[in-house]
Amino acid sequence: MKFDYKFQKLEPAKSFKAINKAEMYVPGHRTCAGCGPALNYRLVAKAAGPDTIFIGPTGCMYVANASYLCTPYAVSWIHAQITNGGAVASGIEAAFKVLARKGKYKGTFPNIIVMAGDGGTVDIGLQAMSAMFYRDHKVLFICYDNESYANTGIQTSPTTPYGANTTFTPPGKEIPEGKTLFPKDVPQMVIGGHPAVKYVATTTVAHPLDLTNKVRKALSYECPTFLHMLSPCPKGWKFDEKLTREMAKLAVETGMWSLFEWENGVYKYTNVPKTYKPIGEYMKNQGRFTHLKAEHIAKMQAFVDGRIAKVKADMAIPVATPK
Ligand SMILES: Cc1ncc(C[n+]2csc(CCOP(=O)(O)OP(=O)(O)O)c2C)c(N)n1
Ligand code: SF4
Ligand SMILES: [Mg+2]
Repeated sequence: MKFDYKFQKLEPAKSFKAINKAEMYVPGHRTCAGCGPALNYRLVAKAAGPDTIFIGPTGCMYVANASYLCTPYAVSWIHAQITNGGAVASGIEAAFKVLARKGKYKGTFPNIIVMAGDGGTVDIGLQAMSAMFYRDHKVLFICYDNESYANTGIQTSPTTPYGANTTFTPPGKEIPEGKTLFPKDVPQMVIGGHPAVKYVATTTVAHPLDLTNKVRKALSYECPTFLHMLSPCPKGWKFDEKLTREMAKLAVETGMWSLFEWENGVYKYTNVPKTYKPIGEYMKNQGRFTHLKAEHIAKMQAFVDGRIAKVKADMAIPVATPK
């Protein structure tokens, strides 16, 4: 007989008023003004609620949030190495399962969430995350994607866009566009390589109710799940700090980012623009792109056109009822 671990089922919220009123990520941290990842954390923590354990690999959300034993986390939170968020989460999940089976823990199974930066997800933290998915741990792994190794001074990561000026990809005479490589496709990497994962979704900090309900749905699955969240970083992207939400909104309106759920093999897209804005609209307010010439922006547009073509192709696949 299947053991009852008392997993939580989090109902979808119709509005913010309908979800937990209490803040689980409170004021008193040292992130930059307008920090997308800080807002991201606040929204995720609120959506998950009080019975939650966060695993925080090294990054801005550890260093700027947890100095001198002072943190904004009103729920349990543990620091992991930037390399091993997936491994630490696996151990916590396995320990709760063993304690429950031995009758030594009788409470509700906590939400176990890794909140990792892009470096801690798709680069230096990749093997631990992948192994966690492979072993079928009931953990939600979230990548808050600010598109750089921000904490150490804005170095390029595998999600930094083509053309971005970072401290490791400065534009110059030899390489005028700065970054020459195109980013990894993070959700596809998770979907393609991990049969135990049944739910993957994307969202941004500019879509808070969408984010809330994706977190709640992911946490209600009894298997590993993955969420990829766009979290604009005013310092690294070099934009006015009041434009954080606007940047994430523009990413969706230009096709640089899309909002979707992948559930048991079926894609569902939302907020798909009828007409996409040109990618220059997104890039023009970001100092990391101001060195680019027309030919580089055209190259970026061609890349984004490829992303839009994939959205259209996925949407054209007839939708079967998820099993
Ligand atoms: C093994 C190891 N290598 C390098 C570092 C230095 N380091 C600390 S935070 C950080 C950046 C993390 O980037 P990301 O995961 O994207 O999070 P962000 O800082 O952008 O929030 C790096 C490289 C480290 N802590 N451990
Ligand atoms: S560098 Fe970026 S991610 Fe880090 S605290 Fe500042 S705004 Fe947030
Ligand atoms: Mg980062």
